[in-house]
Amino acid sequence: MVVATNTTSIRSEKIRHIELPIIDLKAEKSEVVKKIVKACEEFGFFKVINHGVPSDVISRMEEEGKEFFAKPVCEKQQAGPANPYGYGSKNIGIMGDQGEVEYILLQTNPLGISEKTQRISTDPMKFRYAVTSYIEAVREVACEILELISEGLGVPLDTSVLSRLIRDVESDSVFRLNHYPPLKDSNKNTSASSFHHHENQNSTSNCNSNNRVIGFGEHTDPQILTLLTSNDVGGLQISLEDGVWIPVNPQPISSFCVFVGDVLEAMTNGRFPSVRHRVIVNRVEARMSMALFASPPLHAKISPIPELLSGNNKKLFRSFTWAEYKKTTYANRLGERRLSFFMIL
Ligand code: GA4
Repeated sequence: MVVATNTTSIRSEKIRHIELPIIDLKAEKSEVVKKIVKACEEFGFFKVINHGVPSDVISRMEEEGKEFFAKPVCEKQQAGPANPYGYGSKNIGIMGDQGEVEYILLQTNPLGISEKTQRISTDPMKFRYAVTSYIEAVREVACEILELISEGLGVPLDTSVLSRLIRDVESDSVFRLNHYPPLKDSNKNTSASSFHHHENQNSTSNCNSNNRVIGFGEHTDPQILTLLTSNDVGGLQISLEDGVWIPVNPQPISSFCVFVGDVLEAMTNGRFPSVRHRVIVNRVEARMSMALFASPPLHAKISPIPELLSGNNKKLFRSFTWAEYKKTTYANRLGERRLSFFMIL
């Protein structure tokens, strides 16, 4: 059966299995730098291991997520709607995008976290502790990667050119917990208390041409860098060319997937393309992922790193503030190539 909705178009798709780069952050530095640059140029994506985020920090956050998503829908809705922060289910953004996903979106500043926690957890202090320690540790990894990137790009005198944007107290970074209930739930009595507690009745409406159920539709992340970890249930795919999808397996467990975002594409003057990705729903098991979207402060001006504009390299995108870019992001559909609005013709 082929189902078309206004959120998906019919076109043929191919799945290609490729070994994606896995980078050991504790390996010899110059090798790590080379590998990261290569991965960012070729894929806009890689995985990191030996990242230094303590496993208990990850598992504590995972437990909080599981506990929340296992609650009855009406309780979860107390933490919503996501406008854009808070609990959301199926609706993504405000332009009509939908997916078979429920989520919590939080701003990472202390105010953003404490504002919502009261309605997310019966033990807000515990929840807040899990979130803040997770964000702090993962932000540190993001900074380390950005500093290695700066070195690899030939900006050795100012290796914090990227990382200082996200270390800034006013950084607009966002934390997201995603829960993709399995398809079999559509036939199950959802009143049973389980981690899979979700009403997945309408799942065929979010199908693509190959009748896969779309959890989160294809898009690039607007920010600088995204670090994502998941449980051992797959579904994430990246795309380097239209209609060809590369599955990303969730192993090694507790590794982080790193995605180049639109702002990094602009700052590298197109050298590191932001990577299109999506999530397909698993038929039997629930996927849960946790993502930190590392962003600049709203007022930060985004321009290519000057060192990357030498010689014949013409500036590809006009400069913009993150506030301006974020506004464009929310005014357009999920799958929009929003960076093209900023292209210098
Ligand atoms: C994609 C990346 C992040 O999850 C996110 C998403 C945001 C949202 O869910 O509120 C957006 C989406 C994301 C890009 C286009 C707009 C905004 C939903 C949407 C349709 C939090 C982000 O920053 O951009």
